[in-house]
Amino acid sequence: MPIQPVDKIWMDGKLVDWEDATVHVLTHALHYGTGVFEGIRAYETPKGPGVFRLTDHMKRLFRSAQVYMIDIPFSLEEMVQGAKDTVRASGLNACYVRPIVYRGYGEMGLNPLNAPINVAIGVWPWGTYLGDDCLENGARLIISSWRRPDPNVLPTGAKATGQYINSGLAKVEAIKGGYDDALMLSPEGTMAEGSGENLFIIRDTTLITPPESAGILMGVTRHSVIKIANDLGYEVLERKFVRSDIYTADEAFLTGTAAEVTPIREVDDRPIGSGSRGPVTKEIQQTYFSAVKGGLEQYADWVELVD
Ligand code: PPE
Repeated sequence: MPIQPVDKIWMDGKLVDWEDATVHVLTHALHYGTGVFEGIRAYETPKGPGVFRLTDHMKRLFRSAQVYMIDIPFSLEEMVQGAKDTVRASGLNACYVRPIVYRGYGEMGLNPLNAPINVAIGVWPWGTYLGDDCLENGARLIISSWRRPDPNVLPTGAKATGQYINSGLAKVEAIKGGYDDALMLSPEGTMAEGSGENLFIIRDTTLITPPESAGILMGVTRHSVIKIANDLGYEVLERKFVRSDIYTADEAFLTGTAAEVTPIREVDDRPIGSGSRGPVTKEIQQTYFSAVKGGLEQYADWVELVD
């Protein structure tokens, strides 16, 4: 996904020119993956750009940092304000927002504790994650031969930069095989999540999604979709399930900030349900898109206006 530059990036508390937002090649995080980050979207709303669940994303950033003993040198409020300032400075009505806290330049070796901590927030335009066709007709997925790590190998609930080489292996396997993306299993072999998305399956009027103990990232979109589905009258179960459960589901979809609500039309060359976007998925997807764009009063709290 090529990056389209904007004017400014927020670095350690102030907005700097895009081309000046650089780091040294001996930055600790570049060598050891010692960073935590977030992925957030701002959408165009009738009241200007609104950042979807900005505070909840920033809270997760602080939780990820807590796991890795990274002391973020800004408050939650300052991070929230920094994101809004960066969106405003871009002049974009809708964009992706990427806060990152990382161990910077000055120390080498595996002990990260003496390396400085730097913070940046970048924004850029980001269209549909898996392409417009996937959003409408569904994605074709494989179940990767690469699994999610045991939470005692890597803390899957923390969104750390280094952990994403695991997702990258699965993504490459999918792309090289001609698929859109990969689903991954937990160490014990139950379904976990996508390379960068959470997973839901639907049977009749019940949605089922893997629980935290399956080694997933607790997605903000996942949480939003559970609320929306409940409000629409569907039952939602957080329960472990196996790969054949998705083959035989009536419908399935992925959720994520980047992926939004993406229907799944095929897994391991087996069509899911009708082999296209199902009616329940469509209803949830449409409600989600209305909510993020500030069109639904009941979810207005989720939209944090830039101005
Ligand atoms: N699981 C993983 C592993 C994950 O990376 C994401 C977000 C999710 C679930 C969904 O979380 P949430 O965005 O809070 O609903 N993945 C981000 C990174 C995507 C990227 O390619 O970079 C995202 O969607 O922004």
